[in-house]
Amino acid sequence: MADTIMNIPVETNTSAEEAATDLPLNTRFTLGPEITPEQHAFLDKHGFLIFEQAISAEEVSAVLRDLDAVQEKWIAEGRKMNNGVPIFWGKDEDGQPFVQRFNFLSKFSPTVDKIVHDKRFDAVKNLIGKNTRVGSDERDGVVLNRFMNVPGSIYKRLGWHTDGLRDLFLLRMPKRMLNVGLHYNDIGPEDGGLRLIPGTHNQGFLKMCFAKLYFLSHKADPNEIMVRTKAGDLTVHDGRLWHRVECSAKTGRASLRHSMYVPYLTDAPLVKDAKSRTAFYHQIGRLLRWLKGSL
Ligand SMILES: O=C(O)CCC(=O)C(=O)O
Ligand SMILES: [Fe+2]
Repeated sequence: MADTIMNIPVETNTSAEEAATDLPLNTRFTLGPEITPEQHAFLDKHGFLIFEQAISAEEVSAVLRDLDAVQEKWIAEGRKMNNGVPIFWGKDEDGQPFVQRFNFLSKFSPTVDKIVHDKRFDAVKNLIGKNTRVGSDERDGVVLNRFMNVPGSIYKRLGWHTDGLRDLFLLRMPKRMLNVGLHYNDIGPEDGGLRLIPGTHNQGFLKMCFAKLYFLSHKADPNEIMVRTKAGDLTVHDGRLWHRVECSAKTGRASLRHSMYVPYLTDAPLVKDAKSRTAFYHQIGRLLRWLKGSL
């Protein structure tokens, strides 16, 4: 940026912050060995980043193939949960059992396991914090959602929420938590997809509690943006942002959207195993899904 002092031009460096402010909200970044100052500034300001083509078309296909194999295995075993965390079972377009939320996926899919531990994501790992690890055996492990708009689906969309409910219940403002998503479909507005309200990660405690009705409200917000993705993209979004998943305007297989979330953790490890108890909120969720499926 050129400035003038007494008619003598002076070069002042455009700060990364200013540069990031000028970038359009639909900017697609490239993931390098480190997060650039501009990317940091964009994330601080808006609460999200989109990195294009973080995984290849071959990797996308390999993961999708693994999902079929994992589902087949789980059907054969009559598997309902992993480590106390329920698998979301819905029905596909033919009324056949269909996994709509895989958990601990890296323990079942060698392709996913390889991808989530790959060096190319080190920059994202370092962005989360020091000594960040992939929580393959913790919380819900690597989670993969399959949203689909068919009659037997129990996961067509997801209402407005932030991911900081646990902290809010403890009456404290959640710290920054970054959700790292990998995307396996080309998603435009007609495909539903992730909608978020930029900047709401900096809202106060009360707004984070009450600005919208958690999970019940699906109404489009004038300030929301849709996160367009191409298969292979990686997104980072601050869990304190208000976000939702819109239902696809299409039906059948054409409405299928996959989103995979990698738990990058920095807190003390709390590994789950087959003896782990089902958390209370998962029990409520199970009841709600059962009601949905039987109505
Ligand atoms: O599918 C997505 O991209 C977002 C899902 C989500 O917000 C969640 O599972 O909390
Ligand atoms: Fe979420």
